[in-house]
Amino acid sequence: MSKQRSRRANAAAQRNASLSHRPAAIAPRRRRKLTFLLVAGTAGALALGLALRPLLRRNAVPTSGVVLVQGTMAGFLPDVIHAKAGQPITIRLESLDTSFHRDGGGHHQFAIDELGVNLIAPPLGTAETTFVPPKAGVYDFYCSICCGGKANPTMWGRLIVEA
Ligand SMILES: [Cu+2]
Repeated sequence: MSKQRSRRANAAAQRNASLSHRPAAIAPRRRRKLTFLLVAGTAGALALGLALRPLLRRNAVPTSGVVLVQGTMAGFLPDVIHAKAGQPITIRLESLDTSFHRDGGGHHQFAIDELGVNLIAPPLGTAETTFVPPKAGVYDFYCSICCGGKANPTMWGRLIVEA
């Protein structure tokens, strides 16, 4: 009887041992898979967002005269500006960042190379310039001061000049 009991006990102990080992062996693999899916999914969503960004230009404000453009580390607001060829437009650039920003020290730029426009707003300050776009076209404006400069995907926008 004691022999039989010990055999049963051994079998039960073996079963328990294999049961207790199984989840421990599977869990890390499942966790790795979930982690991979999470990281891959996040990276994919970010890449898709960047790829679609030019199609999702926000805040298209049809305006001329004086245009207030706010600059932050997140980009320009608005980032689409409309103007008329041959009519003066004033850009008032305001930096909403403080001098405590390590990248650029709170300065932001508004530059359009083709039109010779180059504004730099100080931290929590403004700078403005008036110019006359000579002809219709789409001109990119950018800031090359903060966050990787001109290559920064967020610090640029479009001036759309109509005839
Ligand atoms: Cu900037």
